[in-house]
Amino acid sequence: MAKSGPRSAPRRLLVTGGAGFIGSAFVRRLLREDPDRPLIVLDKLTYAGNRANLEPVADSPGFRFVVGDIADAQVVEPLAGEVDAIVNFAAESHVDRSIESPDAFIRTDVYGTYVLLDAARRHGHRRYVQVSTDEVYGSLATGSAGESDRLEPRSPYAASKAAGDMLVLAYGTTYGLPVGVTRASNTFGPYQYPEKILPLFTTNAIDGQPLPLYGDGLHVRDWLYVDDHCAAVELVLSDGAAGEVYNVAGGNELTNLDLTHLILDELGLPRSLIRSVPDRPGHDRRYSVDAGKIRELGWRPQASFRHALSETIRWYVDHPEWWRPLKDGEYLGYYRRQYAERLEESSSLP
Ligand code: NAD
Ligand code: TDX
Repeated sequence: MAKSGPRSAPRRLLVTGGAGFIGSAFVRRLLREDPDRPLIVLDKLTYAGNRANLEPVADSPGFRFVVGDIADAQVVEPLAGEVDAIVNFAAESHVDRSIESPDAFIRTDVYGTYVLLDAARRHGHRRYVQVSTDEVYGSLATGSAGESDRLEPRSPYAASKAAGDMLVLAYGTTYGLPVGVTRASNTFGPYQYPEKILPLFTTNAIDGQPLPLYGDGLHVRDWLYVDDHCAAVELVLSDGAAGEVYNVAGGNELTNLDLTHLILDELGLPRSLIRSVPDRPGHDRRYSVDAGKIRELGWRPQASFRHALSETIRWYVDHPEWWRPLKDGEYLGYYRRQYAERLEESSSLP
């Protein structure tokens, strides 16, 4: 199949998962640039979806919000008929929840991806972009994964994302659907649900609560600012070659312990808040991707890591009205299941 980019960027978009952390940043970015752009957000509003994330652009003339499930073909079908392209951010996205209960991950990240692809194919879309993750390559002791490296997902989350990627690429090969896949590293910024390490540790620290660091804390993640992640997805939508995968990396590899120290230092709080707790089962030691291919398209991370981290932590300090209500209800049950026993078995770091 032809490996070339579209002649011009598709304008009318269906953005799925647009009420979540990265999807909402993408929608805010696009509608700030062009408030008249026809853009439909389809989001199921799971625990992680939050309409407040889209409030800054809710009045844009081109914007429409639909509550619904990407795995429901009856919901997806008519919406797909109104657009030129789909950008799929919708997913169950948290590794710990996938270990506790994989079912929703298979349904949304695999079957939901299939439903979107099939609608895109039937409507002759000009582009389908799948927002995927560096986790599909598995844990790397050294070096960085390239796009053609073997996939070795190790958690139910990573496996469901890898399965989604495989379907996307198969739709490109079999039906000629002009697909693109981004595989980005750990993303941080405002509006991230406080189950992920950065908002969890920041908001716990603000409240003087312990920071439950898994295992020895020497697991390595690469950190990518959310605006840079969104810029990469926008670039693949407009200029990516059909059928191609693009890795996206911030170039900021850090142990979880070092990240935790940076958070506490920014808040001026003591390291005694850190608790070493029993590890995540199958915890991947290190992720790292080589982003050379998307750099050839012209993408570069714009954010300075230390500055963006500091601004992000300040955002959580300044916006308790955003995260405090989220750390209630369903979250309390989840938190207890994940952490109560672990914290009983915890120790301070030497
Ligand atoms: P998130 O959990 O914050 O948001 C996911 C959104 O999808 C929520 O609004 C939720 O309501 C919605 N959703 C879930 N199931 C749905 C369904 N069946 N139908 C419609 N909507 C549904 O996730 P995020 O961190 O913003 O991640 C977005 C995407 O980026 C995901 O595909 C994830 O795998 C990928 N990704 C995330 C990171 C990261 O560090 N957060 C890094 C790389 C890739
Ligand atoms: O309480 C915690 N303690 C802890 O030590 C939590 C929640 C995490 N961790 C560790 C586990 C990881 O090594 O911090 C690291 C980051 O954990 P998460 O924030 O849960 O992210 P991770 O598992 O690395 O996956 C993330 O990056 C890739 C996103 O959640 C995925 O959606 C994305 O695909």
